[in-house]
Amino acid sequence: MTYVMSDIHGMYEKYMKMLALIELSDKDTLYIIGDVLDRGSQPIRILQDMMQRPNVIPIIGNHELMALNVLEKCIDSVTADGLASYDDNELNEAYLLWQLNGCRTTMENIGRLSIAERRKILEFLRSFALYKNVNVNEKKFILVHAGFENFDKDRPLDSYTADELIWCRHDPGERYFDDENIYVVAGHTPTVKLTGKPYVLHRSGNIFIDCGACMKGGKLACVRLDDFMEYYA
Ligand SMILES: [Mn+2]
Repeated sequence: MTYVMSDIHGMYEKYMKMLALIELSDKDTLYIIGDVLDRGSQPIRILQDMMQRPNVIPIIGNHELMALNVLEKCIDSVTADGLASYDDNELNEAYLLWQLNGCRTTMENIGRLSIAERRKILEFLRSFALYKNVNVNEKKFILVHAGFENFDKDRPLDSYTADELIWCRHDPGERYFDDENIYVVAGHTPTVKLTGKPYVLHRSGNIFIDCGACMKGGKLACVRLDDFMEYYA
């Protein structure tokens, strides 16, 4: 079976509860389409669990990209209080952007790791894919953190930049691909902001799965692509 979840945002307990709920086995594949980091209290513990599982495939979100932009330059310097020190003015802007987006828990978690453990985290973050094409039964799924900015159906998927794929506000009401067997599966935009309810949104070939795990009243969602079964934790 093939599963997708997104926007776990440090909610380790919901993540573990979900793995138990879907009874993830070695024969299954789980795609995590970005934003594991920040906000909730244990983002690094989730990454460390993902790293141990060869059947978990990570795709990058804007929070991982913000983290990489900062941590590539200063991960060894992060203190136990979660503060980075560096003397590179170019880093200020990237660090400020990440701070405004809830980096505190990620930085505090990193500050408690050994240098060797930090470097493994960095190496793992670098391995995240930009997007994935997955075929399940007769259907094709494009798994991407946010969607497609500057979309043009004649544009090859690999021509999109990271910023176009992970920061945009994809329009769930727009059918992006003519073929009705192609689905775009995205996170990033909490469905509660689109519909008022924290449930998976299916519309016009788009499947929005960010149900706001770290928000008050929100849920961690997981979709089984084989049959569109939805799970919530
Ligand atoms: Mn996001």
